[in-house]
Amino acid sequence: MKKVALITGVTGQDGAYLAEFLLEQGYKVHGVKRRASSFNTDRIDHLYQDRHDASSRFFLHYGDLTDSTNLIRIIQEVQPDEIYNLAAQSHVKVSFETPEYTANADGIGTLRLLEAIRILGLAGKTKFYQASTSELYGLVQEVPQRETTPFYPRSPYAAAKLYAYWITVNYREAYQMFACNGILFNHESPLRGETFVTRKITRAAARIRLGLQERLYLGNLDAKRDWGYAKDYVKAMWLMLQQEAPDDFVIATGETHSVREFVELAFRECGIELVWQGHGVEEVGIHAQTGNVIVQVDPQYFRPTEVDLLLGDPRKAKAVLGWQPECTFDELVQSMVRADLAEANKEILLTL
Ligand code: NDP
Ligand code: GDR
Repeated sequence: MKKVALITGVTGQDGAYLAEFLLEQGYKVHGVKRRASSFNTDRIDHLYQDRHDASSRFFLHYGDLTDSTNLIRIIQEVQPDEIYNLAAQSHVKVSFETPEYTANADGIGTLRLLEAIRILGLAGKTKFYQASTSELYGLVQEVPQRETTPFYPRSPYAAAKLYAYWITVNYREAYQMFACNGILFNHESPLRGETFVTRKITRAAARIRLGLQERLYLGNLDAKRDWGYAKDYVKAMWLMLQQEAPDDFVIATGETHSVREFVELAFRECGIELVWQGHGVEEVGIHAQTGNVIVQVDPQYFRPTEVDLLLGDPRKAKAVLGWQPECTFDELVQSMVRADLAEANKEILLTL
């Protein structure tokens, strides 16, 4: 019998890579997508086959983490062996503007899924993966951050994810559910949403290189992140649910880089050297060859409370799951820049 997985957030970056990975493993994959006024399935369109095709193993259901009856119905219909809860309002800065919605979708949404599993009598059958985050560490308590490092959330997003983390642990302990938290550090790819800093940078670098954009406006250039490759990270999610016992794991590369370093590398990949001038809000990046200002700090992108430094310790994942990242930082930046150069070139061709 083929295993059945249900992925919430299937239209997002991780959902797309995970769906592809599970289909490769022979799973039947069901995904929850939101109704939108325009197409929102770009990242998974290549996986979709006609429903009427008997060999189809990929199915989509309309749903929303804020709607419990809908989640109960989908889980009842699908009877999944594994649920991967990836759906979330995942943008930290946006969570300061939509704190209540973020708490509802990211925090209570997780409870809704766990309750659905329990109410439907699936606690002994359905394994549960919760997309927890390095944002839980927030204000630096210990470096590198590991499973035992105290949490100190610094945004409505992180506070909502803190609730989701603990309710997952509670359902594991109270109802003997196979429920795991993957504490994933930032992971990126050419599929990353355009408003997260890495993709915003690689997209702008490509567009500036090809003359489609003049300048890139950014917030805090000093923030440091442990950036990995999303495709490596979805494998770790799956591995967690294949263990004998449920547990929580940090997934990270063990390397950290500043936003400024990411910017320099992305532009270099496009053949542009940057020279930095000024400090703080006055800081600009100048195109060494043309003398033009192509990077500028815009305080609009500062956060009311920032997470300054994230650096994960993935030793437990390596020891227990046998997981380790395969893509290096340089390879990650290179692959994102190349994909965005191809996108920008396509845009030029379409306007010729
Ligand atoms: P994305 O923002 O790319 O995807 C989020 C997904 O959730 C999308 O499919 C989105 O749908 C869906 N979604 C949002 N709100 C709701 C809702 N109310 N009901 C149902 N679906 C909803 O995130 P990522 O793929 O990058 O991340 C996946 C998960 O992992 C998220 O929970 C995120 O918080 C967490 N995470 C991510 C990390 C990262 O570095 N990428 C690191 C650690 C944790 P739509 O397409 O319609 O917007
Ligand atoms: P993050 O990712 O907040 O770590 O959350 P993001 O890429 O948004 O920010 C990383 C760092 O870059 C700084 N920054 C900017 N960020 C954005 N988005 N736009 C800018 O213009 C900009 N300039 C500087 C930020 O201040 C921050 O310090 C991501 C999300 O995927 C979460 O869902 C996930 O939980 C965490 O990673 C781990």
